[in-house]
Parts: sequence; structure tokens; C-alpha cells
Amino acid sequence: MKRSSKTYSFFAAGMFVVFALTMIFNRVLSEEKHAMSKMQHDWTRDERHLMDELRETMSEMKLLIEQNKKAMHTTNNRGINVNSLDVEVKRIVKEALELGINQSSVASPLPVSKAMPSVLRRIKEKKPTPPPPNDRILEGMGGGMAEEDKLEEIRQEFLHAWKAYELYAWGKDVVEPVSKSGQDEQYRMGITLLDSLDTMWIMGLDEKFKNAVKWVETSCRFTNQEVSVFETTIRALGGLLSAYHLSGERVLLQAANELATKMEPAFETPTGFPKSTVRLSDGKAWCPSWSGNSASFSEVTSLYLEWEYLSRLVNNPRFKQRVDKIMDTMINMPKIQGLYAQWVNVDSARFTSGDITLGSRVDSAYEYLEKVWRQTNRTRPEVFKEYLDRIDSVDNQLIKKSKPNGLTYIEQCNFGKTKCHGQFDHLVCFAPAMLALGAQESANPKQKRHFKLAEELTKTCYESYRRMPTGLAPEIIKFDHGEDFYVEMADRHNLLRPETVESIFVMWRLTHDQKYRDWGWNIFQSFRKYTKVDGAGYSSIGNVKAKSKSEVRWRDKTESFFFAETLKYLYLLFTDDSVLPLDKYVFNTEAHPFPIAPAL
Ligand code: DMJ
Repeated sequence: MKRSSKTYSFFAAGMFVVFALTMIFNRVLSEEKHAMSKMQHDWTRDERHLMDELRETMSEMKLLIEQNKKAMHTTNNRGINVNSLDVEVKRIVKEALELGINQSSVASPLPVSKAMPSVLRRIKEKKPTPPPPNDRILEGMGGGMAEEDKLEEIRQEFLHAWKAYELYAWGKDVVEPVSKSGQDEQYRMGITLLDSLDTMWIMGLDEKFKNAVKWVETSCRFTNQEVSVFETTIRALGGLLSAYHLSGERVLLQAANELATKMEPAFETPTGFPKSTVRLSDGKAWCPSWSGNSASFSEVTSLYLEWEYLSRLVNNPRFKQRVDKIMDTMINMPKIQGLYAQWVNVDSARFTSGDITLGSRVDSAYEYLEKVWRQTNRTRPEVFKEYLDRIDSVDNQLIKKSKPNGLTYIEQCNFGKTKCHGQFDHLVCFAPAMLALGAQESANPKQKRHFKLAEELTKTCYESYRRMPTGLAPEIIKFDHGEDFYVEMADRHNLLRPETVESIFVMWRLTHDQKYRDWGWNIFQSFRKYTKVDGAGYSSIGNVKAKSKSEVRWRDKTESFFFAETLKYLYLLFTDDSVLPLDKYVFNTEAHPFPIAPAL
């Protein structure tokens, strides 16, 4: 009797301690958040980084509290050893204060995280290191894993995703891994297979690659399909060309040549801007019937890399002339306050409607200016000038900072630019990679600023993942009000898009800042945790705010760019820099690498 009442009091005291610790923790966290937002503006990058570490460590502490709570429930009389914690906490708080760190950030009688002493040590040495992964990631997923092991894990997940395509959709455009079926979309040419060839080659999946090449040889036919000139160029043509470059399989080049030849009539317009859709059997081409002969701007202007490279390979100057004409039109056409809009008339090269944005229907127009400059071995200064002029206009008019934490974003404006708003598509996250690569081209102050923007925007894009319960970004975030940004119900889906990991990959290659590898790894783990389908496959999901995998709402589709881009960029993030070095290759907008043209 006596014994059980003692146990009971001990348990009650323990519960009280946990309750008190939780309350204090929450208060500390909110004070810290408040202090952070007030101070953020004046902090140096290193200090912000250190503060990030502390904040992450606080998250880890929260996890420990939870674990301790659980331990108490299960063991009944084994509560927290308050005395020993007390001593350790006092020591840490003292050290933190000596270092001049805001008392409210660390001074709390909390269970001591294992990471805390080492964070303090690093602060002392003024050596910021990558922040510890967020608490989602702490749930038993490989923190200290070697980079080679990470490569292998990403490769295994490619195989898991590919298995679904092989089993349920071989030769079809896309796989639906949940319903275990395949669908032909508009392409009817095994678009996933063509888009995935070079990733398999790069990952050393030789057997899989061979089987896919065999399929191209025996079963891929370009007959009477009605296809988007842009999507077919970036995915099919791009996929075939880069896989040919890597493997030397001539059948791939022959297929590319045939496909391009059948699409070519679409370019017969006064401006050179192709009509959106072409029928491969007779070359008949058209724009959407409601559009008054308009096409989306990114679609008519992001074709250069593929057609120029094909032109080199098959020695057909006409292919290059087609895209040179587009480039000339693009440079000379009137802009809207120095910016591009979403819809353009293919006969007059006048913008007709749509938003001004770096997202949907405009994105790769900017991207290709910078890439064409490098791919043509820096022989067309007018192209790079066009790039710099446009980016200047973006910088002067569309770059904004969020409240309260000053995240950088690019806003979107209506046609005519009378009203702007804080819509930020996931698609915009290609921009940091572009800005960072463009910034390598000279050391002038403007380009230094572009590099800084690239760093800031990569952070924003990463935050759009990190702040979601699944660790996966929604399709769109909005900055108009709320805590930095918010997500509307209709935008909660994730299509397995690549843009953020693309920018993370480029930033890693250019800076070797470990944080980029950590961010990419965190994103990979979130994909694996929430979008992997049992048995085989990966699926896009409907709700990145889900609290558990059972609530993600499968959309039952693996977009071909998951194989072509997302997994490829994640893989390249952990390879040596000598694999597809950035000074020798440009990646098209679907992540297919082409060698830079040799100097003349
Ligand atoms: C890809 O097909 C390409 O990256 C394109 O330029 C834009 N979006 C998708 C992936 O999100």
C-alpha cells in the first residue's frame, strides 16, 4: 500500500514536471520566434544560420519531452531524472549567456538534447554547420549516412518507381501506380520511357536501359499522334538526345531525327514561334481554338537547346535556323515593362493575355536565355544581354520579402501590371538555379546580387517543404498575408515536381555548402515517406498537409518528370562534381544534359 502510494506520488510529480516543461518550452519557442522576427533583419547570414541551429535543436528537445512522456507511461515509476538535467541545463544556459546568446532562446529548464552541447561548441568556435534535420526527419532516418549510401538509396527508389512502370504501364505514357495501370496521354509514345532513359544510364542501371532502348527500336512509332511541340521537344526529343550522347546508341538519334522532322511544320509561322500542337502524320499544326492563334510563351521559346543540339548531331542546319529565328523574335519583340507574359500571338509576337510571372507558361523562357548563352559557347552576346535585361526587370519589379521572416519571393502580376499578388508557384523554384548559373558568367555587382537572390530563393523554396507536416511542398504558396506564406485548399497537392531539388543541386555544385545536400536529403526522405506506393511506384498526392500517410490522398499518377528530373537531380546532388560537370553540360528544362558546343 505504502509502496504504491509512493509510486503514485512519484508518477504524479513526474507528470507535473513534464507539464511544466512543455509549457515552458512552448513559451520559450514563441519568445524565441518573436525575438527572431525582430532581430532577423539585422543578422548576418552566419548568425541566422546559428539561430536556425538553435531553433532546430529546440524542436529536438520537444521530441525528447514527448519520448520522456511515453517512457513514464510505460514504465510507471521511471520519471525524468530532474536533478541531473537541472545541472546540465544550468551549465548550458551559463555557456550560452557567456556567448551573448539571447537568454530567452536557450535559458529554460528543459531536458537536454544530445545535440545541444555540440551546437554550443560550434557557436563557440564560430563555425556554423548544417542545421540538424527537422523533427520529422529525426524519426529514425539516416542522419550520419555516407554520401555513397545515399546515392544507392536514391537509386533503389528509382528502381521502386520504375518497377511500377515496367509492371503496369510498359510502353504507355504514364503509370498509375495505385490502380496498377498505365495511361496513354496525348503522346502515345511511351513518354515516361523516353524521358527516363538518361537517368537510367546515369544511375548505371544498364539492363533497364538496354530494355528501354530495345523498346524504342522495336515499338516506338511516330505516326498520327497530335502532340504538344514543347512537351514533346523537352521530354521525348530531349530524352532521346541526351541518352544518345551518353550511350552512343544510334537508334536513339534516328528516333530523335524522325520525331523532329515530323514536328517541323509547326514552326512555319511569320515569327518562327511554333503553333502549340502538331499532328505527326501530316504536319498539320494549330493553337488552341479559343486563343486567337496564341500559344503559351514558355512553350514557343524553350526549344533552342534541343533543336540546336540535334542540328549539330545530324548536321542539319535547318533545325538550328528554326530556333535562331525564335531567339531573334524573342529579343526584338515588345515586352511589358521589360517582362514576359503568359500568352503570345504566334503571327505577330505580341503578348495577348495572361499573367506576368516566373511560373506557369513563362518560366523556361527566362531559363533558356541563360542556357542558350552557355550552350552556344558564349558566342551570342545579344542572348546574354537579353537575359540580363529581363532579370533586371524582374529584380526591380517582382522581388519581394515576406513578413515576418523576410523570405524572398517573386510575385506575380496581371497582364498590364496594374495588380500584383504574392502567388509563388512551385514552378518558380527553377529560378534560383538559373540566377546562380547566370551569376557565374561575370563578377559584376549585379551578378553578385543575382547569386544572393539565388541563395535566398532556394531557402524560400526549401521552406515551402520544411514547413509542411509531410515535408513536401504544395503546388502553390501565397504570400499576401499570414505567417510568411500560406497554402490554399486547392493548392495542397504535390506532383513530385523537380524545381526545388534542381536549384538545390545547382547551389550545391556551386558552393559545396553542406546544407544543400542536407536539404535535398530531407526532401528525398519526405518523398519516400509519403509518396511511395507499397509494392511498386511513387504517386503524386493531394494533400501535403496530411498528418499521416493514410491522409495524403493519392492522385494515382507518376509524372514522367519524376524519373527524368526529380530523382536525377537528387542523385546528382550526391555524386562527385565530375559527373556531368556544369562547365561542360547544360541541362534542358526537363533535366536532360547536352554537351556545350565546342568552341569555334
Ligand atoms: C517539367 O516538365 C519541366 O521542368 C518544365 O519546364 C516545367 N515543369 C515540369 C516539371 O515541373
